[in-house]
Amino acid sequence: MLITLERTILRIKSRFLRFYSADVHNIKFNHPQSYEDHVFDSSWEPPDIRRDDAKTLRISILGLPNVGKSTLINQLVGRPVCAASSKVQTTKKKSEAIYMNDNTQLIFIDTPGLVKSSDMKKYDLEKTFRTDVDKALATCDIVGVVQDVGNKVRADVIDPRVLVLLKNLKIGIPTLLILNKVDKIKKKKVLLNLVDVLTSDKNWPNFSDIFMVSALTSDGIDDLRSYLLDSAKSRDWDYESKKISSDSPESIIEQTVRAKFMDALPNELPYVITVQLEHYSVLKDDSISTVVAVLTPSDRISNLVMGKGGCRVRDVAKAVEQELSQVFSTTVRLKLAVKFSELKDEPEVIS
Ligand SMILES: Nc1nc2c(ncn2[C@@H]2O[C@H](COP(=O)(O)OP(=O)(O)O)[C@@H](O)[C@H]2O)c(=O)[nH]1
Ligand SMILES: [Mg+2]
Repeated sequence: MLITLERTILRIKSRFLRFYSADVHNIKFNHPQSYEDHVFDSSWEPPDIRRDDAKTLRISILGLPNVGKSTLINQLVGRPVCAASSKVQTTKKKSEAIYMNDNTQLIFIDTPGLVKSSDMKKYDLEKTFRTDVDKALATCDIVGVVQDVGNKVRADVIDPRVLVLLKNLKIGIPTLLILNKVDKIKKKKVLLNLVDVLTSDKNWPNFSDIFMVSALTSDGIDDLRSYLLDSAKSRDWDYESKKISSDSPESIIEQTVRAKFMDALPNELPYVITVQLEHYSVLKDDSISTVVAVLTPSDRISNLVMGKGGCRVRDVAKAVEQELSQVFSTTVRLKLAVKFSELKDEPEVIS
């Protein structure tokens, strides 16, 4: 008797469950994609909602190699989306980093450091070192000239290469002087003297405003960002609100690996390796899994890249994972495969 009663309860329960699960599959959405698509496709997002009060500002960041352009942009957008390192030629082409605040989109255009024509030839640099700076200037609303105040030789001179570009700017494009690396200067008077010289007729007297920042400690960054937000123009956004960069995730991964090797390897070594993404996938839990090959021109260099017992490559992988987790706001698992390849010759020393 008891057993029969239990069975009846079970039957009713399962009929009840079948009814409700069947009902879920009959739900209709006013969107062409089916319900299953939404449930199982974790990358699906509702379409972006454009705003009538949208504002946008495109800012070109200009300067000599190593003055801190990419680090500055990373601080301004709040994530290390532009690869930066202690060596020159880390940024090879322009890329746009995007910052959203309410109705305003700031687009920072990172550019390769300005190089001499002789260096273009000597180091066989990509054309983008030249063309991308011009492209960035042709499409921006405002230009930020970054000056490294810690550089003993060049701090008080706006480089002639920068001056030529400023003189050829479209009429009406404002220019800002951004004194970076102020953490290296102890006396405020030194900075004030630098401002006097850099804004004199000898240099560029047309700067609309001057900012003193440290992209390393983030000193002065909030002021600069607020100024740019206030300068934004009533215009539709260039990118969807969730976009963080004009570069693909794959390209950001490659550039970050390359930059970390530039910091980790001595002297000219990083310039002879080639970094190539081999695998990239976003897993069900939204984490990223990626494999990157590091191609080297000889076994000797492969061993140097690996380090003793593989410790160098392990440290680099860890540092890249950490940085990319901040970029993509999710866990990133990276495998680095160091391989000998005949792509490049052994290095000529680059100073
Ligand atoms: N001390 C100090 N170092 C900085 C600052 N900003 C950038 N750097 C360092 O300068 C080097 C070059 O930076 P990077 O952003 O790649 O320069 P870029 O070539 O102009 O893009 C890196 O080692 C940065 O850590 C700063 O404000 N203070
Ligand atoms: Mg850079």
